[in-house]
Amino acid sequence: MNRLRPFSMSCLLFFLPVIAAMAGHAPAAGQAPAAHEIQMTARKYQFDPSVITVKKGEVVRLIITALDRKHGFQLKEFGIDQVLLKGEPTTIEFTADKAGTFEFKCSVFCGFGHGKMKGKLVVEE
Ligand SMILES: [Cu+2]
Repeated sequence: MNRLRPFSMSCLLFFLPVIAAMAGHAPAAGQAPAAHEIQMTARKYQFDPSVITVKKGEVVRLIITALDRKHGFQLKEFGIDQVLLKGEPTTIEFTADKAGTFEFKCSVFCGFGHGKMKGKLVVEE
């Protein structure tokens, strides 16, 4: 029985990093960290989800589709102001390099509720 032990130990040591990498806890050296991808929709007069939460330091990839007409996505603190064409998923990527709560809003006039078309980005420390 004892003779099996060294084998299973080395086996475990070999597979641990593989398992950890698969679970996303230990990206292999030199590999870019995966972006935190969030799918969103925009329509009169809301973003869904309207609150998005990420971790500080994460690369955030928003994929936003305007469902009913042209809208915009403005997130001033991160220098983002992007037009969202109807029916076309638009990818916006940025690094959440500061913690806090930041407002984003529609930047293309879309009707009487345009001024209320807002949401929040929460960047956790
Ligand atoms: Cu609007």
